[in-house]
Amino acid sequence: MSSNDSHGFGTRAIHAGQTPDPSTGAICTPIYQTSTFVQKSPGVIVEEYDYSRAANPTRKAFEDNIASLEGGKHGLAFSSGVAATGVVLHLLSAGDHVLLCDDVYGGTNRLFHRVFAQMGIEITLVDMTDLGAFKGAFKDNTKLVWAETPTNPTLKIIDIEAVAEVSKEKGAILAVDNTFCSPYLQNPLSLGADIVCHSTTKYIGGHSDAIGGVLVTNDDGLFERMKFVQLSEGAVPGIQECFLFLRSTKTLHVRMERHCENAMRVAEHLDAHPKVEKVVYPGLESHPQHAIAKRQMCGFGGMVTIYLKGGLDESRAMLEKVKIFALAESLGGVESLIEHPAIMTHASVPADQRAKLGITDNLIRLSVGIEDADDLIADLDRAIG
Ligand code: P1T
Repeated sequence: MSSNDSHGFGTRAIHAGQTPDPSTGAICTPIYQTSTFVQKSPGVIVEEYDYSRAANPTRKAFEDNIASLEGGKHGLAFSSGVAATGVVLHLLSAGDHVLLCDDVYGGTNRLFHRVFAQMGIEITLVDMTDLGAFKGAFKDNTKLVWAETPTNPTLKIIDIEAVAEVSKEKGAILAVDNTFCSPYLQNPLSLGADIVCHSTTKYIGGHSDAIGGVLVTNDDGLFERMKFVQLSEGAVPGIQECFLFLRSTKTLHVRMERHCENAMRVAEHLDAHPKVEKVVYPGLESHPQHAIAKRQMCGFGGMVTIYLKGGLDESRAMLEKVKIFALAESLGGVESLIEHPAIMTHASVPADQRAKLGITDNLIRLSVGIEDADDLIADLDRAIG
């Protein structure tokens, strides 16, 4: 029982990084709930293990599993998605410049602008769906490009291959936050990205019960530098979390199929709803980057963004009435969630930037779960009224 890179996604999801426990035959990787490892003689250790902040067998199994799913050589796990993001920013020095896609998770925006900008990192927000604007935004000191696609919450699709080509030409590292797709729908490394980031709190965990993040790369040098930051800063996940993530990736492919199927049904239904002004979903032909989504993703994901007719009153009324959709931040779990980005996930984004991006009071974000689509649609219809 093992897996190699030639196996399909489902086989790797279940087997990559894992072998039956050699001492007992346990089929599941044990939870090595230990902070330290006994040494045979000073500095003579078993495999690579001396202290769990540096490495732990349960975490290693998860890191190898996720690396395989992203088609990468190296995986590194962290205590949250933003902790993983911060590690990439630590590759930079004061005076370096970053291009950040204009529509990102509010916490990512906050980390860049309110933590790393204070440390001398220069940041420019740019709409990366506009390749001319993207190329024009590079400076001599641009060292990193950070793209999130689909973007959160307006679901713009960035052409990873095109952005990678320009980044390479300009000598900048390209990191892609692949959280909204999961490795099942999109593999940025195969499209030219240098680093992939995930909040594993979302689809990878998939059950809304654990917080975590990962980075994956094929580049040995970047891996060594990021692993050094992981060891030095210590924002590592707990061992129970690693076990939960490893358990969850075994069903990732099956869950993602249903997320995509349900989201398409919801998007098509709401698109025809008289009280909905607009539906944004990469799977709809009306989506401005539908053709790019079709090319670089192998499914359109579980996230749907809608603009209701009306304003905050109409949004509040709907959000207070849903019964199956839960009004909560986060996404990617088996249960459907709904939220109001302007007040919730993106409240930390300055109001003028939110207005520019179209994160308005009538914008509502849905994370479509894997319940029965008919029940989800009936719930939304009842809530919209
Ligand atoms: O919450 P955390 O695990 O730290 O992940 C941060 C993060 C990173 N990248 C993307 C694309 C994200 O959506 C998130 C977290 N997002 C939410 C909590 C949310 O509701 O959008």
